[in-house]
Amino acid sequence: MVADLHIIHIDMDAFFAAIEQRDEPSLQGKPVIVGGRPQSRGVVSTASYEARKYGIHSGMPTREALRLCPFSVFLPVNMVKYKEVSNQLRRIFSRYTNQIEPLSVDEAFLGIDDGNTLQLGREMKHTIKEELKLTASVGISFNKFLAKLASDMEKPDGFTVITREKAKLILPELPVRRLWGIGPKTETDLHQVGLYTFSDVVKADMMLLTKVLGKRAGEIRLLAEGIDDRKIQVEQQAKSFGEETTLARDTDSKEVLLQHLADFSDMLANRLQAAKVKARTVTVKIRYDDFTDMSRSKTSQEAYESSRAILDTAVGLFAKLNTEGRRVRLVGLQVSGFLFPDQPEQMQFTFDHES
Ligand code: TTP
Ligand code: MG
Repeated sequence: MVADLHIIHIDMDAFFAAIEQRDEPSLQGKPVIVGGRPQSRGVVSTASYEARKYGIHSGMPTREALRLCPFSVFLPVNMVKYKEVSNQLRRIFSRYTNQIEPLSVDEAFLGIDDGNTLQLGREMKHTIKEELKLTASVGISFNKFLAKLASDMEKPDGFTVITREKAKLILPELPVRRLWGIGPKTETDLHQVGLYTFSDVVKADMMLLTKVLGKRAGEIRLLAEGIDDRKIQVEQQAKSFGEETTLARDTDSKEVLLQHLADFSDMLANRLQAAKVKARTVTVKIRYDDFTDMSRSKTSQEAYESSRAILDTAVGLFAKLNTEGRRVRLVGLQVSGFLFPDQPEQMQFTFDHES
């Protein structure tokens, strides 16, 4: 039953390291470690798959990682860059569904209602590759636990589906460590009482299981059977949607800035559509090379929803900002003042302000 498969879990491969390899082609195919500096007792945030072959993993002291593979390339964490990619990823998700539950910078659950989950999963993977030049591992199943388990099964660049039939076949033999919330310590505790596989947990005496797992025993036994009723937890309703970019190089080119505003208008229109809201306020923000910020807003009771309408307003606001002859390092566009479908549009008026 394909309609049964309504959850996608997406997790990017070696996220921080993959971004660094993408942006510096000479690092491709090489062992790369991203993390805290060895001189200041830093730990590894992540390592490229090439580096993992040497036993390097997240959480290990960077100094130890460099001992395991002395010719690997070490890079410090550039969180601003990774966060930007994470936002781009989120925007890709929002084109496909508004049921999004982010778990971390590079990972999210997505709920799909229309029965097209396999196709949408493939399209998302493809879009991520095309637009971000990064690989993602996709897991699809009929509940959250199994979708997450699936995305991890064929990493990197995986695409794994766990149907009910497949779950019956593969779950019994999986090691207890793959159960959600079982870390190395609880794993050892379970081993000590003779429980190694999911099937051991399913068959275990409940008293014994409770002794090791406490209150979580019931829930974890259900997971071991492939049962998980948790719903996708969509993020709190946003009050605004915004897009911004710090330019690779400061610019005084109006064309470059307007092109960004045009791209942002498309993205914001998509996000409004996905969230089924319209926005009454459009704000353009500029940061100059001396780090001063300027913004201009326009609020209109005739709510904005199309990319065209957002862009037209943004272009007018941009002209008022008068960037002539000044170098800009960041450009941003925001829509706010959401109007939900059950709220009628009211009388028309507009105003703008400067901050
Ligand atoms: P993960 O998704 O756990 O790891 P990953 O994307 O690097 O590799 P893969 O999913 O292919 O196994 O985490 C995402 C990012 O979060 C990771 O690139 C770096 C960061 N991170 C840390 O900073 N510290 C950590 O301990 C872990 C696990 C991740
Ligand atoms: Mg990842």
